Amino acid sequence: NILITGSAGQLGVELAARLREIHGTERVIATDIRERNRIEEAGPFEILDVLDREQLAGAVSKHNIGTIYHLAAILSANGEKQIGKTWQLNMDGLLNVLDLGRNDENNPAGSQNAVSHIFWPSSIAVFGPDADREMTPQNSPLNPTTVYGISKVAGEQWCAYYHRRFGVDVRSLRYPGLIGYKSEPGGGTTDYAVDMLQAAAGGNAYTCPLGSHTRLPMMYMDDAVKAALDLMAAPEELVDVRTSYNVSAMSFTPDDMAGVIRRHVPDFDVDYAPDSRDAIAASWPDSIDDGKARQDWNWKPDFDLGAMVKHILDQQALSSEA
Ligand code: VAH
Repeated sequence: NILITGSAGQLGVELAARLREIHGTERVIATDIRERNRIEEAGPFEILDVLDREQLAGAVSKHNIGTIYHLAAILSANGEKQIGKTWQLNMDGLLNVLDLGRNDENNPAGSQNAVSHIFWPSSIAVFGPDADREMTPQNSPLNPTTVYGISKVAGEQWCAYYHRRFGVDVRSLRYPGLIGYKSEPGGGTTDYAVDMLQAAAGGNAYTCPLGSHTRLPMMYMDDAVKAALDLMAAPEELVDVRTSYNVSAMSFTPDDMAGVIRRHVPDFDVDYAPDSRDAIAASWPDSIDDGKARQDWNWKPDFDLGAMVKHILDQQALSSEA
């Protein structure tokens, strides 16, 4: 069976729904530190604190878990307001989950209950101002400016260490900003793109917390879920990168997005009030080279900016008519 931590988060809600479509509702145990999010899709849900090793171990043995999608984390913008908690949750939470993949006495669930596969999302937040801004290579200097980014750099190294030393099959993706319409973003720097689309769909104006020309790598949620499932389904020998794979689908500025939205909502009004999130975004790349993921396990995104905006606004129109 499959366990998801952070299942009420922006990625978790959609990953849980997709995994349930594929494997059956009862085989996917959705967990989070708080009650469920917007989508009250039927299926097993439990409150779980990833800092509680015994609670984690209990869930793994009780539900016969073979695969864990470990998504619970504090994101970049929120993380800067609570640096100790962000480091503790992002780091200790990951280490607690990695130990559940070990075949020795350090596995709190017991070596006989070792999980066979773990997915853990990293982020373009691992890159800092000294990495190439355009087409940032898979192997770049990693000097992040946020606590979240520091926790992702350290987490990638821990994943590689647990794979190398203990044989834990943990796989990871450096996600760009993720954009969906079925779940709320969770305090990141790229949340503006979701909020701008929601404002447009509701016929409202939008004040953007990033500068109009701040370019960022982005991805539609359907592609983000596809990338995780494709990576997890790849034969082990093809997964050559055991820190985390660069992946991306598009790059755009808030001004680019507003322009595409106006194809559908002609009078959509945006103004700009850059805040601390713009400084974080400015430290990240403008675009990402994901050639290694394309080469190793045939990564390919389906949505570009135009297709994504059209798809989301069409869906929002459908749901508002409903
Ligand atoms: C954040 N949405 O903004 C996340 C992601 C690349 C951005 O890591 O923190």
